[in-house]
This record gives sequence, structure tokens and C-alpha cells, in this order.
Amino acid sequence: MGLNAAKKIIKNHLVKGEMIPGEEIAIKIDRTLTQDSTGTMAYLQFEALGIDRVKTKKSIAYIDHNMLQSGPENADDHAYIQTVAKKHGIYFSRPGNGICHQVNLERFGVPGDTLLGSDSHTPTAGGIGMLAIGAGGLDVAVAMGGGEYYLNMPKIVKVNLKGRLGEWITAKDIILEMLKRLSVKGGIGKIFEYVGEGAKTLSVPERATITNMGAELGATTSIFPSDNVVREFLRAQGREKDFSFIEPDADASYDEEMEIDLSSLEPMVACPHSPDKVVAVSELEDVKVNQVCIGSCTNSSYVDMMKVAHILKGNTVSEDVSLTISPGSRQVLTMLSQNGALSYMIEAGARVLESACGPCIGMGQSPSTGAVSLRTFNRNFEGRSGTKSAKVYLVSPEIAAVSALTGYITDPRQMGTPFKVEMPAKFLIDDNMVVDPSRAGEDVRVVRGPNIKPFPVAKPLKDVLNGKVLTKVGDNITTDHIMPSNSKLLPYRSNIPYLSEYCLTPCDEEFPAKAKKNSGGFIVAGENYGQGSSREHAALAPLYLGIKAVFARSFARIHRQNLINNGILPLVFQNVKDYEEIDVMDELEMGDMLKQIDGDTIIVKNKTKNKEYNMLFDVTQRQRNMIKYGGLINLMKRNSL
Ligand code: MIC
Ligand code: SF4
Repeated sequence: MGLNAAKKIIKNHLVKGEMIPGEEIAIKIDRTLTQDSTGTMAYLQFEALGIDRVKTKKSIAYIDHNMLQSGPENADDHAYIQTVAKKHGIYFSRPGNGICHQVNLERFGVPGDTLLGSDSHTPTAGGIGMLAIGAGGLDVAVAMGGGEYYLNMPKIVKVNLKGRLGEWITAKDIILEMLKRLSVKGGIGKIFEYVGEGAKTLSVPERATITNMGAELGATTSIFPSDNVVREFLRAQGREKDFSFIEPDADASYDEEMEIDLSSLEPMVACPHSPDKVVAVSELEDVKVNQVCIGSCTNSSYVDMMKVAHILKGNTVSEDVSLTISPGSRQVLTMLSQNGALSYMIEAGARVLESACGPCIGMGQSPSTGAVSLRTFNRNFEGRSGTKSAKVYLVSPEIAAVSALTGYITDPRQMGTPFKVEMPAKFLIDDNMVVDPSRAGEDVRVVRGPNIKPFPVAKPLKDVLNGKVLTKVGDNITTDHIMPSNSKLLPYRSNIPYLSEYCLTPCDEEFPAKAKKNSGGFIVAGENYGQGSSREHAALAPLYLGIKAVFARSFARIHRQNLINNGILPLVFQNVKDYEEIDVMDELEMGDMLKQIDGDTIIVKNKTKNKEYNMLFDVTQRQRNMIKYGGLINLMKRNSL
């Protein structure tokens, strides 16, 4: 049997293990990316590893998240990232240059290479045939230092795309269909490989919309083969030399298969507060809209923006709607300004924002109380917009633009024939906003603002772990719940003591106070705990608060690894009865841990209820060692002794 595209790349990069689903493998990482909300911590950790120069083919630090400067903190952190990058051999994409994933597609991504990024939407680069994975900052720091990346070999799922998209039906509708079918947990432990005649009809930005939101399925990553469509895109970016074909063999085998007939899809919407609450737009047509936000790494390409501009052209945004538009990169924004499309947006009344994440991460533009906000983004978790009572719907740029004009959620098919936007034969190329690193050995002073506080490092495992259950939460708790992010909190991503005051507060306002009062303890959770963002702050803040273990019905991939990297035990309930039985403030104890840690299960005593639970501890030897020796940094120091 031949190999699929994903396996071809894994095979080329395999350092340890065998490509058997579920088995631990280690792969070589060619390239890394960081952004500023996770980057400050990632570079502090890189410095803690004591490595002088990055050992990757290319590592890039982007500034795109923490863009509002309503105090010195964000600008201080940017200065830190810029100087630390220069010192250690990392390219620096300046604020204003665009959203990391969009700029990476345009200027840096290379088909067939591996990319590890400290952002959960790193798989966007699967749109040009990279094997691109999101991870915690510490894993990225290790990869920058030349360390391999460990993961369990995912199952490779063939998604056969048949037919063609109808008018007004978009790539967003394809990925929303996937979410509708599979849910936010449906991709755990999987790579989705999109193939078939339908896949060939999709442009690179369309493919990238799909691989981007594969993160919302919980997938390890998603990929489209690198074919002539990718070649044309790279040629138009002046980078044909970076192209190579990465296609599945004709007899390639897959672990699972599914099919989507593109011609059967309708325009769709993900309803509040989860990307998998998907319905047809026709079911929502009388919903009044207060805000529309177009942009984010999901839908901010040149083609997306051109379609929006032509829908808006000659019209005025509904008087009850505030429309914001954030073009994904400076390349996109400049091209819109040069061809006049930007003026269609401005004339229609759009509030054009800088090329950055912006409202997607609650960096401004929080909707009014109880507002309906239509967004072309990828996540609509409760409160992420900065307004807890807001109802955020996820849609295509077409639905967003049409609805901004009508003031109601609107099926764009009623607009007649859509304006056809061609992929440009040549993009506008100017890398003047990317700063080169220093030459090796050059003296660079790293600037550290007062907001940078030491980050907590785990301690080696103790023989007895005891404490109280401080909180109990349900299914699909996101890292936005565990470590909320908005314009007020993002400036403190390098200040864990401050951030910890907000840890888990969207679920339980008293959590930080309870943790302090009881000198730490445990968290109990339902399924898919820690889905969403890669922010390791969702492990660092609990570590700071003295959390020793999280007991969950299941975990999301990146968060689980972030817990282990920071020496926190992720234990899994074997049956739902045990989960149901535990109450907040129950006193738990795990004894004999120095022995128990070597087993596949761990006995947890509930002293309050006089019960015992046999919890799953399904980890690799390397992960076990991280828990034993107090996290990844301590393990690495120990190994290099
Ligand atoms: C997100 O979309 O949630 C973010 C902000 O890009 C995060 C990273 C972060 O929390 O800083 C992500 O997706 O990993
Ligand atoms: Fe930025 Fe939003 Fe994309 Fe995260 S999902 S990288 S916040 S645009």
C-alpha cells in the first residue's frame, strides 16, 4: 500500500518510533512560529534552556495579538520579543505586518516541511501542504533549540471532497459541515487529509480556511496535498523555488475515510457558544445583528477581502450594525488600497482595523451587552469577545458582508450572481517589515520591561499528593475558561502571578481564592477539558496556584501536554459514576506516588466519601519522567547533566 501525504512528511521527519496510530513518535521540526501572546513566555523558556542560537531552518516571531497599547505592558513585551529574537537567530515580523498564519502562508511556509507554532491555528499552513502543528510555548522553545517534537501518531483520515461548491457556498461552509458532523471532539488524535476532485477546485486561501478550523475539531492537524494549485500560489508570491509536490500515492491507505459532496452544501452558521453548533443560515434569517467582524486567520485573505469589498460597494452598512474589517496581512491591505477595493469598504461605513487578530481575541471591539455579533472567525466561546452576554455566530465573509448591509442574518444567495474574484497572478511582495536576526556572536542587549515576572517551575513529584477538589466543571471547558484572554488580561501574559487571579473565574469566580486558602488542590472536569487555544498559561496559572492534578473524563491534546510539561498530572476517569460522585471540597489523596507513577493507573482515595477511584494514567515514558522530575525544563536539565 502507498503512503498518504501526511505520512510522507512524517516519514521524512521521523526521529523516533513507528507510524502506528497511538504510538509515541518524535519528529524533526524544520520551522517554528510564535506570536506575541504566547511568545513572551516561549522566549523566556527558550532563555531558560540556555541555548544560544536557534537550530531550525527558520524561526519567526510575529506580533499580531497584543496590539492595543493601553499601558506600557504590550509594547514592553514586543520590545523584549524583538530583541530576544534578534539575539538568538529568529526573524521578527513587526506589528502591522499581519496575522502570523496569513503571513506564514504568503511569505514563509514551505510544502513538505514541518512547522511547530505556539498557536493552535498553526495548522493553517496545511493549506500549502506543510505538516503544521500547534503546541505550547515550551515545546516550541525546545524545537527552536533543535529538540524533536513528541506526539502520538495520529490516525490519518481521508476526507474525499466530491463535486464543486455552488454560488455563495464557501470553504467556511465545508469546515462548518465537518464540525456539524464530528463535533469539537471529533478530531482528537487525527489528521484530516483533504483529497479528491473537489479538493483540486479549492484555492490556497480556501484550503487554509479549512485547515485553520481543523483546530476546532480538536485535530492534531489538517493538510491538503501540495499540487499545482499550491505551485501557482507560491509562484504568485515569487516563491516557486519553495515548491515541491507532496501528494498521496495512487494506492495510499488511510485509517478512516469520509466524504463530502461540495455541491450539496448550503451556507452555514455556527451558533453561540461553540463552533460545532452548526445550522443552515436559512434557519436564522430573522435574527437581528448588532455587530459584524470580518477578518482573523480563518478568513482574511486577499480573495475574502475582495469579495467583501464588492458586496459592500455602493451600499451603506445598516444603521444598527457596527462593521469592522481586519485584512489579514499588510500584503492584503496594501493590495486593497492600491486596487481601490479598500475605498468600497470605507465608503460603505466599515471600520477598517489594522492587520492583526483584533476582535478575534477580544483585543478591542467587544460587542454591546447581549449583542448579536456575526464573525468570520473560528471560535465563539462564551465571553471570548470581551462581552459575556454577547451571542457570537461564526459565518463566511459573504454571509457577514451581506448581513452587515441588511441588519439581519441573511442568506447571501438572495443577492443574485456573486462577484467572481480571481487569484492574483502576482501578489505585492515586500518583506521590509521582517527584521533579520543578528549574525551569530553579535552583541544584542535584550530589553526586559517591568511586567516580565519569573514564571513558575514545577517541583519533583512528592510521594503523597493530597488536597481538596477546588472546583468541578462540565464538558468542553476551553482554555479561554481556564485562562481568560481579553484586552485587559493579555498584557499580563508574562506575569503569571497576576494572571492566576483570573484562573477559571468564568466557571467559578472563587477558584483562585479557594486555591490560595487551601494551598492548592485538584480540579475535576468532564470531557475534552482544555480545548481551544494552545496558551500554556492555562497550565502555568494552575501550577502557580498549587494544582497538583486535573481529573477529567478526557483532555484536549495541547492542553494535556502543557499540563504534563509543567508537572501537573492529567488523570482520566474510567467511568462516569466516579466523576459524578466527587463533590467540590472532597478531600482526595494519592499515596505511594513514587511507585504509582510507574503504572498505567493511579489509585485516588476520596477521604470525604471513603471511596477509591482507579484513574487512567495513559502516558509515555518520557511524559512519566516529566511528572516525576518536575516538568519538561527540569527533565531537560537533568538529561543534559
Ligand atoms: C486563540 O485563538 O485562542 C489564540 C489567542 O490565538 C491562542 C493563543 C493564545 O492563547 O495566546 C491559540 O489559538 O493558541
Ligand atoms: Fe489570532 Fe484569532 Fe487566529 Fe487566534 S484565532 S491566531 S486570535 S486571528
